[in-house]
Amino acid sequence: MKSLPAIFLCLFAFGVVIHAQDVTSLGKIGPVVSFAKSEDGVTLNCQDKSQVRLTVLAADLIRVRASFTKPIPAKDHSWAIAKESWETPPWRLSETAESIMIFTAEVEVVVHRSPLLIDFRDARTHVVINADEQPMAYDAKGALAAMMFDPKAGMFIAAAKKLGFDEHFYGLGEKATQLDKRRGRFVNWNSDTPGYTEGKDPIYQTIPFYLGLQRGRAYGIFFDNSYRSYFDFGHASQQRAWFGAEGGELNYYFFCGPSIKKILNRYADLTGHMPMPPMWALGNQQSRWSYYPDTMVEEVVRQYRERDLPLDVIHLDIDYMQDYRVFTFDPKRFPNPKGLADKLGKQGVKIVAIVDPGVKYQLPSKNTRPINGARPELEPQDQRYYVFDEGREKNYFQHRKNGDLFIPKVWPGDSVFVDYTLPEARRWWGDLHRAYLDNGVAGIWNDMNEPSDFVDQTGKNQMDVVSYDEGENSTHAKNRNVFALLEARATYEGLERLRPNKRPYVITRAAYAGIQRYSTMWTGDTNSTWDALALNVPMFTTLGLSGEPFVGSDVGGFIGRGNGELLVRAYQISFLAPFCRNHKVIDGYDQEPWRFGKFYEDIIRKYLKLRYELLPFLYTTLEEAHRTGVPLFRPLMLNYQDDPNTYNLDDEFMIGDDLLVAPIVKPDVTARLVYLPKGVWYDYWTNKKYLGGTMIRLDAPLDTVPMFVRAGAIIPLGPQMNYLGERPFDRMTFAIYPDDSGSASTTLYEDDGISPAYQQGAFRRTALEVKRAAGGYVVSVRAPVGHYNPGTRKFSFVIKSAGPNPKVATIADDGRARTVEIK
Ligand code: MIG
Repeated sequence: MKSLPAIFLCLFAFGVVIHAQDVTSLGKIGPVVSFAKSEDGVTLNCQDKSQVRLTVLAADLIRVRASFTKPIPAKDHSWAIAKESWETPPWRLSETAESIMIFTAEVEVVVHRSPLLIDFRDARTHVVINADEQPMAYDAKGALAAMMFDPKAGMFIAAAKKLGFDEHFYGLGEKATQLDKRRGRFVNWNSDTPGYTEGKDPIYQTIPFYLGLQRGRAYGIFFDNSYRSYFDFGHASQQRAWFGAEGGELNYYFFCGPSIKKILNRYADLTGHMPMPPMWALGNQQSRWSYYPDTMVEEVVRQYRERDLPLDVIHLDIDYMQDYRVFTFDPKRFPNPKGLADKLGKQGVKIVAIVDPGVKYQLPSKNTRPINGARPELEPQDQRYYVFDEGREKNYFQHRKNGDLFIPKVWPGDSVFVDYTLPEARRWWGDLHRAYLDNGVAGIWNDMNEPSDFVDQTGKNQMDVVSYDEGENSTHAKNRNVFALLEARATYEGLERLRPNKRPYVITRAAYAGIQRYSTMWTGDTNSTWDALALNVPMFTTLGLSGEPFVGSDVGGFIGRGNGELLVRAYQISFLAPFCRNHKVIDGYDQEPWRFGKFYEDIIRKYLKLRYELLPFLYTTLEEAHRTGVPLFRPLMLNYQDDPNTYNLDDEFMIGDDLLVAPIVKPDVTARLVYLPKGVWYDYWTNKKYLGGTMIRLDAPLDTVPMFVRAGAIIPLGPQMNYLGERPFDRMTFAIYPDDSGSASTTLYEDDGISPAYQQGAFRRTALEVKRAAGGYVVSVRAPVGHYNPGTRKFSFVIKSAGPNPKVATIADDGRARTVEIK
């Protein structure tokens, strides 16, 4: 064990996981011997021939790229990055015998020459925000190789940072654990983990981005490396937080806060802003593995309508296909998919179809019947399968290193995967979606894209699978974690090309950083248990802090036995989640809102109706997420970064700045303590006022989820509806919650909800302000910004107070500035 004193081998249920528990044993980058300044940064040359480049991308964004014992390669490519060229902000360099320093308006980067240690300081206060605890490290001697998941992947590399005594950690995307990641350690390796429970790691996604928060000041680090990666926030040692990967470059971006919202904004600039999904994606959705035949789908929708339950989307899971052949419909179960879509469309319901990456491996049989070219998806594919034929002919499927086709086993049995790193293959895959759009399908659900393989779920069987990767011909050691990102990209870009007047709607299970440009997400195969429900809040908020605003979870849980109480409490969280979809495993109890009886159904109806009334508010906060990268479903610490009471609070959440929810995540509980941050809060149900900065105890019978509105807020509400488009957003009601000075304000965002025209200014932003005046209030409706015109409609203003007769005024809004008195 001489060369491995620092390494512990940890055996987990699904494979071998290494943890370089003590990164101090790794080789260190050599001291700086010289440096060269360029227009946008500095390149450091080290004694051991290593190179480090520090690039100033913005006053608050510095990139660090290190290459050990050799120069930094010319090739510089990442699938995650959306913005590659930055306008270099003003910056200057200075040096002393000990150090080289970069100054921007916001950050000071101090590079100590020997040993090479990098500190990031706040330019105003000169206080250190984040500092190397040891020089950047690499496994020069291959000491870790035997312990690595894939010893051939490359060389283990790592960076270690000093751990603050009160430092908190957030982010890393989809992790089945608490909000604050301090003392935790994590692996990123996209994995199909059905029925995961708290602590299971890794699960489906890889988002190697985290936030550090100390004494109210935040920074961010995005370690853009798609190899199997490791993060340790003071688990192995209280001296350091470190991150590393089994190959690739030590390549990270440092975001200087101190505000988390500002960091998320920059992160969205770097890795992409979420485009606006169609507004109906915020509608209620229903799924099951699987609804078939078509008459069953119709029956579910009929039940929804008959029971006066809102519904916008129904999902087709894998059984709509011909023996799991993607881009086909089963002629017996779905003989006329377009007809079905039209029928449902008349009831305001859209179809989302699942698409798996596994293409059935099917060589054409001898006496092959030709496939009618125009609509192959509706033709029998038993003798030849057009998707396999085309992909094979074009050589778009992945191969192993030895040249063999890579044949994983997925739902169709022997299958093949597309090499989505090939631009032509992405285009082909995208264009195949004509088969769905022509048949009335409105959105695409990408499952199994870790990619899952029944032969071996650890990924071991994929380590010699080669992808083109911009000519690098690299293996899945590098590409597994970006497979889903590229599949989603192919899908999104295909939908965009095929239907340029409509916004694409894609849902994915696996992901890598940057996924928000192409897809929304859900948290995979959860359990129908209270523990799994309790994970909803920290998982949704963490995903939001990791650049993924459009999140949700199978409402009621996917695997196992649910019940009415659990389902109701689940809706009391998900009715405010961007993605609100009830879904259930093939052999589980039926779980639609009415399945546990009228008592529960009535409560669920109340929350679904409330979701639809709140759509103007939800849509406005969703647009904020699109524009700024700040998610709608938020942990309290995002809004109250200075309040330590919120740092590990993960059973409450906020929607935007104004709505606070304290759900019940335990059985048989009908009261709870709620923490309200400083300020005045209104109980949403009673309008009773509370002074925050403390805990309050509240009753929460099954039909009531504790909910509060921030004093000073105005919540825009629409009319009740059971699907988008059932009626116009007329009247709009502005629920006004005056603060102690009698003021409140908001900005309402609107657009056509369906086309990409909002990107060209076809939106309307209306600012409203309320002030107390003699005997009442005055509302100022400002002249709207943007050229979307919803026409004249009624605006009602309601002053919320605990008294019996609220003050109300109603006007006809025609898009002009005006003031309205409320007496
Ligand atoms: O191996 O398509 O997470 O939502 O219902 C299971 C069947 C495959 C996993 C997804 C789940 C979906 C199921 N899929």
